[in-house]
Amino acid sequence: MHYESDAIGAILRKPLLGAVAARLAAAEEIRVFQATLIYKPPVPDESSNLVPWHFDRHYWQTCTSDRMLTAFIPFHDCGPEMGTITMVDGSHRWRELPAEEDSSRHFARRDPGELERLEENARYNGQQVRKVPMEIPRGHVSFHHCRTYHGSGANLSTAPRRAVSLHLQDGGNGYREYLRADGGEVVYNHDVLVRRTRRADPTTPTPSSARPSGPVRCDRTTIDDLSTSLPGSLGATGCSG
Ligand SMILES: O=C(O)CCC(=O)C(=O)O
Repeated sequence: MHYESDAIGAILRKPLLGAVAARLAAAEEIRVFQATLIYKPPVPDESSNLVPWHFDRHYWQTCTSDRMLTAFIPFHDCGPEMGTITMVDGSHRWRELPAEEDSSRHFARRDPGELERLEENARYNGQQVRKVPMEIPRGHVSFHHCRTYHGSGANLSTAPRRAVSLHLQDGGNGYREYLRADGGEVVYNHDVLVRRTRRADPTTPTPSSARPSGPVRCDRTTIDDLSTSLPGSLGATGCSG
């Protein structure tokens, strides 16, 4: 998304977003991983508008890092009536159930029942499921850890729910080969565009064919420069890192 629209790209590349993410991930450097526009129309009966419970790291098996995170940025006030993003409290600390399913298929193209492993996963970890709908005022951001279970329900309001999910990686993230149980290679949807280095060097010019892994970053200098302006200047809601 950050390459499709200069206006949205300029917002997503704001150093403050990277600085907050770096604080949460305890990372010296943050780079953009992927950005997705999400449009949820006010059609309560349309099942494809529901986001089943999942955690993002499950789809990012070809990544080496466990510090990745997502900034969810609605374009308006977003609450439960709109089917806001909803977190499962503390789930980023859970151990993962043994993998059975094909993580290379996006959840929108999979049987929702196949993904309803939330309760099972909570039991496996001796925990209870506590769902926290994120009330996000316009201009605020909700960050979630790549292992936080989340999902969202129907949009019961009269307006579409519009948001961007900005997926972020710490500087140490790299590519790793990951095989499915049947021996096939897991391929995430943008693996074909990125460099397969263990640790991509963000200062190296990126070929246009590899843009999504490109040098969009926030490094320690930027973070230090911004640290005094952090409180209050950006609402960071629902930080679960
Ligand atoms: O649109 C939603 O409610 C969920 C978005 C999501 O899964 C994400 O931001 O990682």
